[in-house]
Amino acid sequence: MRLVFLITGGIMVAIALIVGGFTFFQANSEELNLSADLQYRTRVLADSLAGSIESPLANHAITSIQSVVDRIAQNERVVGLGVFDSTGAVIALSSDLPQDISRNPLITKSMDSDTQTGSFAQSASGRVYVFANPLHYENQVIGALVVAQSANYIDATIWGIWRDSMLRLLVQLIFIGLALFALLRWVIFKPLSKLTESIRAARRGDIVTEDERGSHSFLRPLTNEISEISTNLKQARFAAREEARMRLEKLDSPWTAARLKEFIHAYLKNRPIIVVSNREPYVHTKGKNGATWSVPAGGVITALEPVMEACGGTWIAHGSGTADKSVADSEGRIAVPPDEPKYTLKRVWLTEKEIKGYLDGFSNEALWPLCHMAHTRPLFRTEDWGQYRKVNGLFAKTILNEIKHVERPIVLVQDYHLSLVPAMMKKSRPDAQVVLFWHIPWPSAAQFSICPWRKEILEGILGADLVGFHTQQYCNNFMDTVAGEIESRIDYEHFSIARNDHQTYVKPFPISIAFTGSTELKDIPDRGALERLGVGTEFVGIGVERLDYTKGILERLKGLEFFFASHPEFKERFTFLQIASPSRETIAKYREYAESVKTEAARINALFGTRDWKPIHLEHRTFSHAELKPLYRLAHVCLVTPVHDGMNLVSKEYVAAHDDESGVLVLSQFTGASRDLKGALLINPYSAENTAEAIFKALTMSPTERHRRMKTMRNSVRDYNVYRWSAELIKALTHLD
Ligand code: ADQ
Repeated sequence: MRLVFLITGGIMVAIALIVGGFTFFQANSEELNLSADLQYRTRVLADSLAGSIESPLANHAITSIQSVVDRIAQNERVVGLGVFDSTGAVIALSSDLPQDISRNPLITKSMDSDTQTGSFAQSASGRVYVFANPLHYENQVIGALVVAQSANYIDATIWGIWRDSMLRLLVQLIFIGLALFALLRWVIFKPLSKLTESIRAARRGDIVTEDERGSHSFLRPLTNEISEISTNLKQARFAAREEARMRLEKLDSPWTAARLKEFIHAYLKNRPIIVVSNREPYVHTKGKNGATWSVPAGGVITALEPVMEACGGTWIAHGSGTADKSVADSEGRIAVPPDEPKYTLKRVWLTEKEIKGYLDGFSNEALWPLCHMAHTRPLFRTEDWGQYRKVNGLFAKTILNEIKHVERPIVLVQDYHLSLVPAMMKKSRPDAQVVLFWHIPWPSAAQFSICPWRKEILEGILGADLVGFHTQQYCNNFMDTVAGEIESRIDYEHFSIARNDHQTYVKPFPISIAFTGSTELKDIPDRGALERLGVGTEFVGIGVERLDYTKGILERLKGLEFFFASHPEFKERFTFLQIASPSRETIAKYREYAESVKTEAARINALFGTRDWKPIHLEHRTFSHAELKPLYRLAHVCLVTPVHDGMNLVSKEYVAAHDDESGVLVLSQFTGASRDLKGALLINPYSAENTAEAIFKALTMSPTERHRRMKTMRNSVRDYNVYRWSAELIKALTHLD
């Protein structure tokens, strides 16, 4: 619409300029003609009068001159006449000749030069043409005759030309504007927008009717072409679907977003998928220029976002951003990704008290340390447990509301924040198929037994039809825990738990990233990306994580200290870039940890650093994945040293970024990823010596070995990417029927 106004306005301005230009020229030439005519007539009048004045002037017959002057002054266009002697003194003046004209310097000028002289002047009666004619007697200049003629009628004529022209222009502009607007709006833009919509629909694979395509004759050749393309596309899609269907049973070939979409289409037959997690994939924040959005750092989002983008559906999560409410609809819904929507994000609103108890308290200060062997004591507070139960109930209610009209919905519940949700929702909707995926480790039965509410948590989880963990070890731990705590039939052959007529299957699904084997980076990054951060040494190491005590950042720094102490030849040649995003800063333990990391980095920098070089470069912020990829690619070594980690996606991201098949991954043996990434240098992060040795080995490794190791890891991440992860999860769930 704005474009229609712009084009119409532009054309109207152009017409106005053209008409204005023409009118200007017409008025100008008319003025010239009228002026020339007035000058000519004045001269003729002056010439004819001069003859009858010259001899009376020579004879001083003033009365006779005055009578000639008065007679001629009657003429309608004559403003006045005057006769002057050779000294410029007045001999006779018509009564209405303005004073200023009788003193016009033209009079003496014409007598001095003995030539007729005329010019336009402004007088009290308007614009006049003043003409001075020298008078002669016996070849001597004896005076001058002045004739002043009104030029007002010229101005009136010019004004008339402009007025008529502008009136005509106004009428033309109104009609042309209306006609143009109608033409653009209904004849051009409407069919074009119909056509665009039909192309979009064809791209999506929807059926496009003749009417939707728009059938305006001037667009017909284009619509015919598009309909051809759309038919070809449909055939290609059909062929691809057939091929995909044939490949469905084989889960081992490369998985892509498109293949996952086909798979879901074939397996779920349009049954919608609902994902539920605590963290939302997009956070809107209030800024100076309105709301801005960002993707929070965290493994659950990294893994599930590409799946949702591929399959669509609804993602229910806690709305934690300061502008989340203002950008969502009254139900908390918003289409995301914000720049190219593909699925719906439904936000759940929580109070400060709920966040404190459910999230900071029970989830992050009790369950998180309970499940990670990080030697951090879990804090079990009854108040937090109460809030945890309440918020889990709120999430369950939101899901039930969302699936109210959906038959046999598929609900994928994510992580330890929502362990009670499966049982809570199954109570009202036994037909729903529910998976709970536990993204963090499951501890040993003995370790879990210290939780005062262990039974309730296990009962909540067992409401799910399928429980997924990253590794077989976590599955075993879970089965053992249930066996020791809950009365149930445990089947170790099929890995299932039967209770009250309900069966829960337990299976490992090692999560991954959206890597399909293609080049992750558009261009080979230059070192500028590092230099802009102030890192310019020959060798660079990288570490990327949330500032979390399970990630072993302090242990890594110890390893680096040991490395620089034992290999001083790498001073000023190797810099370690630690990218650490702020995490769970409302919890004291996390604030202390962040402080310790900063202090420790500063201490090591003071110990080994020189004027121009710091061994450790700490970036305390969240980077986008687009920013991280070139940094991963430029780093010679990546240090992933958690003291305990469910899987760890950073290690896989580092591998995916190295399409040059270079770079070395140093990986903690306590990560789930260490089971998959066979090409990594495995270390025990508690041993600084072990870490330092691995760094040295990485920096001095032969290119052949580097390539061999990286190739092995890239193949494994490509073959078991997150698309395959979700396909396997959904296949396992639907096979439970
Ligand atoms: P996390 O503990 O969050 O995940 P991880 O798997 O390593 O850990 O994923 C972190 C993600 O956040 C990565 O995609 C990484 O790129 C990103 N990230 C970290 N720091 C960042 C920064 N400073 N800037 C930008 N992005 C940053 C949990 C479990 C893991 C499990 C995942 C998935 O703890 O064990 O692998 O879920 O199941």
